[in-house]
Amino acid sequence: MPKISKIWARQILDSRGIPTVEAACQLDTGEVAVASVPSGTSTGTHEAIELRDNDEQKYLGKGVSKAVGNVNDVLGPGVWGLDVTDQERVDSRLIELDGTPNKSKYGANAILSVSIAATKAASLATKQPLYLWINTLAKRVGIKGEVKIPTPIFVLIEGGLHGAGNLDFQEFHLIPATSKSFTDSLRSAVEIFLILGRDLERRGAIHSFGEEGGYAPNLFTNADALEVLYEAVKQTPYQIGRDVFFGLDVAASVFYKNGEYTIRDKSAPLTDDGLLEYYKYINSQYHLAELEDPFHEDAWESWKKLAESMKDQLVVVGDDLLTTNMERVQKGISEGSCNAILVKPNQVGTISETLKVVKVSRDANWKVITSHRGGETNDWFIADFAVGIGSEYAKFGAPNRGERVVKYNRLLSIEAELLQQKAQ
Ligand code: 2PG
Ligand code: MG
Repeated sequence: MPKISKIWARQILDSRGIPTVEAACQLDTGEVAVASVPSGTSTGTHEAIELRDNDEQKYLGKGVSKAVGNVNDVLGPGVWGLDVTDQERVDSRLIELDGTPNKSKYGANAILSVSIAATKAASLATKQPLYLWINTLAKRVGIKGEVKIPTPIFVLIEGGLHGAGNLDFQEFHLIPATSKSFTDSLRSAVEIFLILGRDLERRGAIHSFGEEGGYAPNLFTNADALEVLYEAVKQTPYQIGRDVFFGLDVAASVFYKNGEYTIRDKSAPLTDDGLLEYYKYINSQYHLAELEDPFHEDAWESWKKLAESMKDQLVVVGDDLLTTNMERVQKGISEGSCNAILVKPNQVGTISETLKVVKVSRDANWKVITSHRGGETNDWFIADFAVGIGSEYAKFGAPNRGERVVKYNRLLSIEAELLQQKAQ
């Protein structure tokens, strides 16, 4: 029984240059595992609380030294001596220590850093790849299924809070066919991404890269972003609707104000019904495979309406709506708000709670999309997590920038490992 002998944390920077928490977990058997936590840019209101110092003199208030101190002084000592392979026990101890429903006392960032470090340490102690150990944890909570390389959802164009201020929709996705190997999927995304860059440059439309490595161009409308994507794919051997598909993370809460949605595609603001009609039009033009956060995070009625009319054509994904939160997921299931969940461990704060949310979503026949965050580190934990829980899809940004490609590269190596095992 490998026991936790020490936990310590420190402040590091994420991909945006903003502080985040890194924690290490040492076992009495000698292994040490290090984990760092991501952070959202377009965070949902119902997410667990990320603790920041709010000291304007340091990092403009964005420091996490309090969260780090909470790991070193309270959370770490609180789990010393526990069996690291008992993730449920470790996580419930962390939850108990914090004692708040949204982890506001010690911070979801502090708590998750310990939770992930423990998961990683347990995989070392049990001498198995991280994704296999996560699969064991998934089975313990009743998630059926073996490890599986997810279909990647690549973010090729960025707007909203991730972009350069021009496009309203946050993410324009390219999704290779589910039948493709990951290696082939990655190759098609890279080829299309490079052609897209060339085309945008020719149009004089590239403003910069967005937060997740996708292009953040200046375009006339949001629909134009799909059009340039369409034009780029046309120049490759890949066929839209056969080899690759399009999707959107609208992140609509960001441009919702006073009951209306203002987007550059329309001269006047749209109501929920008007926006639904616009999605139907876009879908008739570009045959979307997936649509995330089409309405603001508390517009339950509109979500239901959209799901009822579009769920047979595309995957309706709840991110800000659900925030990997059990009560909201249960409400989403009973109301029929969507048919897929975006899973982000830092929205809830522990691995055990994330697994339980996945189990409930699976039981409702929802698709599971494991996701990174806007602010990331070079930790590839989330790639192993996506494989270990057998998620259908994984969204790790563009095939560009270190903190994004480290996750895609990890999927490449897991795919190779699994193929090798099969061949033996
Ligand atoms: C999203 C995520 C990740 P953020 O909205 O899906 O792409 O963004 O981490 O900023 O919430
Ligand atoms: Mg989202």
